[in-house]
Amino acid sequence: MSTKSALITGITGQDGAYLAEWLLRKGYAVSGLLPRRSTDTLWRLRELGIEREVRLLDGDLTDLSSLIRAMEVSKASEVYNLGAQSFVGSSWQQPILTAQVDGVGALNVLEAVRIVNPQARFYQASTSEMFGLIQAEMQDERTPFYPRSPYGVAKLMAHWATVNYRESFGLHASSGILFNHESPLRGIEFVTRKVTDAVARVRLGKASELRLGNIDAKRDWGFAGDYVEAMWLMQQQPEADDYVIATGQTTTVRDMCRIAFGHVGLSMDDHLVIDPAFFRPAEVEVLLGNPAKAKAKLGWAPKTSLEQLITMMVDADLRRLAS
Ligand code: NAP
Ligand code: F7E
Repeated sequence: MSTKSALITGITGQDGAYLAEWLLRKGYAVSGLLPRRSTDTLWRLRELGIEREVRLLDGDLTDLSSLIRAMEVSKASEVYNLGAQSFVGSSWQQPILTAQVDGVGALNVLEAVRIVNPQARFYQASTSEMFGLIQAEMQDERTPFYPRSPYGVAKLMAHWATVNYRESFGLHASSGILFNHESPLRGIEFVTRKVTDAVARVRLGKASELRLGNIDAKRDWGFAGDYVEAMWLMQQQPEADDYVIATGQTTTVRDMCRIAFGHVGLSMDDHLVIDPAFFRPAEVEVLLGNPAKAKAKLGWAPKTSLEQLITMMVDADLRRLAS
């Protein structure tokens, strides 16, 4: 029996780590692109206990030659492009880098697939940030896009490049339009993890306050562990397509924060400080996704509620800080 091979860009990120774990469990040989960094970026793979089970290949999304080599060496039949400068807040400070990595980088991966193995299946990590200034109360695959950040603009290029390579070259190229998804492996700069880490610190007497920006913003938050399954399901379909992946529920940052403090018996009002430094030049006020197509065609549905997700994250941060 031949083993299926997958290549993941962004394997050291939140989704890359969970997806690698998912694919390993399914019996895939998993390779991942590893950009050169001076710091240790393998902590997520280590936490999942899979650091030694994946093959890490030097490369960068901005370097087409390294992507061609990674395609050749991995012999991947499924490619997942998850690599990105993914923090919206930083994209105003580094708009060119964000465009090069998130926009042109995706095009580089598509080119590497087209050149080395056009039969390989390609997944693009698209985002609800493309909806930005929302044009419909509930966003689905037909909702017009209106990005509000350099990150959203770059991701929109990658999304349309994916559609274009499907239509121009017949690549099996799918775009997963994923709404916010979080986990204990979320980067500390994103609001859920910033909150759960701070709540754990306050609970353990290591901090007394939490500084946030716009707590009226609303997001459709799910669990990353549920969302990587949807990525894999898209790659198993006979035809490539675009899918919204979301929970269909939206919650304010304020209420998410209240859940986190409440879980450890604290009141948010005693510790929360609003700090204008965390407001953005242009905000995405509300996102709410309609995952009906994913449910009908992929048989996918989220399994984890926001309460379960936030309490799981607070508990993980309490454990980390206590040890
Ligand atoms: P993440 O934790 O920030 O991971 C991003 C990954 O990309 C990291 O492995 C990072 O490596 C890598 N990377 C950054 N620059 C690179 C470059 N120049 N070349 C190669 N790799 C590079 O993001 P995530 O939350 O897992 O999200 C995965 C993907 O889904 C991203 O494309 C993100 O934009 C998209 N997305 C995320 C969400 C969400 O809510 N999480 C929603 C929709 C879409 P280093 O660690 O070495 O920097
Ligand atoms: O912000 C507000 C902030 O940075 C959520 C990325 O994975 O999901 C993520 O992008 C909301 C925003 O995520 C703070 O203004 C308030 O309205 O956690 P976030 P994001 O910007 O929605 C999308 C789908 C992606 O694709 C991205 O890659 O929370 N907010 N106060 C704050 N946000 C942060 N980070 N920090 C604060 O102090």
